[in-house]
Amino acid sequence: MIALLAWLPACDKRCPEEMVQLGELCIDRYEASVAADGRARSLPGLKPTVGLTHAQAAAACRSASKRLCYDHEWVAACGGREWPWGSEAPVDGQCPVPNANGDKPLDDLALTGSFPRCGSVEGVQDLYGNAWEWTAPDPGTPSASAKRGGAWYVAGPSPCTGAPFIMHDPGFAGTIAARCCSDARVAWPWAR
Ligand SMILES: [Ca+2]
Repeated sequence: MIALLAWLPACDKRCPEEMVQLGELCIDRYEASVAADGRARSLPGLKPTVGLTHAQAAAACRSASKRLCYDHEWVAACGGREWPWGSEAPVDGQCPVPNANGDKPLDDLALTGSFPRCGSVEGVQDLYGNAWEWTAPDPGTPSASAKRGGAWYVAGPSPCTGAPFIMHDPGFAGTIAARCCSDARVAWPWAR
């Protein structure tokens, strides 16, 4: 019996293909675009859905059988690097943020994944810029709703090492999107 249990791929945990796997954490590759049925989708080439309250962002992730990423999970998407792609600060045009002079190269949100050089080494896109992203308060911390990452109209410090921007109120519905996380699940042989 023990041998059988050892054979079972209990450690072979995987993420859905629209997510990036970081150990046992799955994180959506893209900012969420919320479908008409309320489900958060992680797809390239869509406008991320903004104007969500914190509760609406969390609900959209739940509708996709995921959760709004905890703040520490969102940061983990940087892979421990200073920036998602490495240690170098971004050059102009690398990310969907204003350039070093404060000029805005975009008039609005970019389509998800359209700045691939801004992605993380593991392939998580648009952590820095495009839409702000709500994160869930880490367990055991004071309840506060945070947004991370800067946006197409405002650059910020590194999303990986800077403190989150604490929002005024979780009911605020501004230009903030969602990004969903989940736990990697055992990939049973018969389910492949
Ligand atoms: Ca973003």
